[in-house]
Amino acid sequence: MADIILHHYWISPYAEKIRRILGFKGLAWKSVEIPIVAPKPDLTALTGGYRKTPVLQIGADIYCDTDCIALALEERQPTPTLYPAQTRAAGVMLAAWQQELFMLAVLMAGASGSVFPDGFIEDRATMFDDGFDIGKMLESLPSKRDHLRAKLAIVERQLEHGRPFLLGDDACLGDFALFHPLFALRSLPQTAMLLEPHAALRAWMDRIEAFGHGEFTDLSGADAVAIAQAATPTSPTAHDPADPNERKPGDRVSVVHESFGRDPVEGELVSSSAHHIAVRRHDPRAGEIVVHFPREHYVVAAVEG
Ligand SMILES: N[C@@H](CCC(=O)N[C@@H](CS)C(=O)NCC(=O)O)C(=O)O
Repeated sequence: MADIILHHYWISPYAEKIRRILGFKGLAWKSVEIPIVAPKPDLTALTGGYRKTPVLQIGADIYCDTDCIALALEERQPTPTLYPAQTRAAGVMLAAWQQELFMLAVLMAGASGSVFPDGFIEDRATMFDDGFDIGKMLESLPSKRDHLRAKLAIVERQLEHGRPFLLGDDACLGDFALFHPLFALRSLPQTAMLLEPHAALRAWMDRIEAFGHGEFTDLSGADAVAIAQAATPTSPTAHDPADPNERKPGDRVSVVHESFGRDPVEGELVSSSAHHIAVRRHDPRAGEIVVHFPREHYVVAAVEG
């Protein structure tokens, strides 16, 4: 079976979500450390343009976005499950909260005077359609502090009666999704103190950290591209008769996130479902690749010609 390769950098909160899932599932993986800011030439040779963190590679199949990566890891290693039957929908809905919590955590880190790597602010500004206005962000800080306090109190309340995980005795996708923004807060002394009043929340974070990261060894980006080049995508072509827009295998499409980091990936549709879309592309370095995305929060458009 082809190795699991994670393209990530260590301070990325979304990547921490996947590293903890790898630990939870006891999976071994290869770690490719990617640059924190663009350009990321080895990564984009594989994805066809998507530059966000993390990205999962299995041979010549590339999985973008943690929602899609979580499904791929579940398929590879179904137990322990990220989607316990009793809480499946609730766990996924809980995960939808992560982006708001992530943005609040990043803002708190920025406002705490923490030092970002060179070029970081300029690079991230390019990922928003209208850039970002630091003055406006600072103006919004008092209300964002209120919002974060409310969210932390909700999580604390959910856990304070002795539930080990957010929805009961078993961890689910929602636990990993809400853990990672708090990992960002915990990793800086100036923001870790925001978690101080929340003992049950901190104990829950400790339980997730106890899953570890799974066993991993390092790999270079160039070697990961060579692995893709030598492999053949395993995704079968499949028609989705329920596609609301009647898309079908062979259609040329572009796939792009609806709001943040809008770098479109173009290719030929291979398969799609309610939760997933896969497109085939050819890259001069990586060869034939199939790139996978989630459906929610992504825009699929026809490409003419
Ligand atoms: N919806 C994406 C969000 C990923 C995301 O925003 N990751 C941040 C890092 S934690 C990112 O890509 N930042 C820009 C970069 O790494 O180039 C997912 O679930 O994977």
